[in-house]
Amino acid sequence: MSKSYKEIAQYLVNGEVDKKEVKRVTAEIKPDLTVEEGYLVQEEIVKMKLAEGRKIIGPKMGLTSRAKMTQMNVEDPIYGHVFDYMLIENGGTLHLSDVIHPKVEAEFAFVIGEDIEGPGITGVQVMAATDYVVPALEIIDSRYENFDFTLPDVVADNASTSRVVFGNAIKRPSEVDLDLTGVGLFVNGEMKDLGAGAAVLGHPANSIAMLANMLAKKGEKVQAGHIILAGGITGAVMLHEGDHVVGKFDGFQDVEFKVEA
Ligand code: OOG
Ligand code: MG
Repeated sequence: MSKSYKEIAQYLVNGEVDKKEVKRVTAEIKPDLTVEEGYLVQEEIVKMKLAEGRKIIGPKMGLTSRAKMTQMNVEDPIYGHVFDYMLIENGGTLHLSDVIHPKVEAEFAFVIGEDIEGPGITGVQVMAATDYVVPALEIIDSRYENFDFTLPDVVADNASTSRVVFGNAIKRPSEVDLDLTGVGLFVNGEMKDLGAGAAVLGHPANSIAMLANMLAKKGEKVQAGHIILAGGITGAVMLHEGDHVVGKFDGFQDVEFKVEA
């Protein structure tokens, strides 16, 4: 018998909570899962977390840069949700015992000041509705074996969302050209990848605009007070015990964390 969206959501949350990889949903459980159904599974995960008392920090965009699309072999941007229990303070520690097989990527986040309701939203409108931009390191941790998934699978799995480290340095959108801002991802002093904000759909604000337009199809909007990751600028880098990860964002203070057992 085929599983309900709620049962598939539970299967994925079990993977997260037990820190055990699971087979991708389209391998056996539901080979014909569509992207739309993937979002229905993700909505069930969101409901479960909210029922546990978790709070939403904001949605997040993923697969918004060529580097990420090529690395994951998936062509379309997606969104997921970041919750309060996923936050690690800048300079803090990621414990490997809390996750499965984490990777890190460097991103910009937007602190939204006013609701943004699509359709037809542009990056310029997003900048006007944004209070601050913040550099961030996102730790993704696909619940699937080897990060091996199709687009509907990764949507169902809340876009691999696991942990986030936000930088302390914030800027007003008018103070910075995010597209021209250079970003380097360093592990133990070695540069693993580099890029600039423009890698994300020409400008990271375009990613938030795309989110507003995607949400509009469901009668939802980008909400004031949410902090929204625009998607990895660099490719994602596998993490190991003892790693010291530093994100360098031109003109901002560094964002960093350590990886321990
Ligand atoms: C999906 C999550 C992608 C991003 O910034 O592109 C993402 C994955 O790569 O596992 O968060
Ligand atoms: Mg990301």
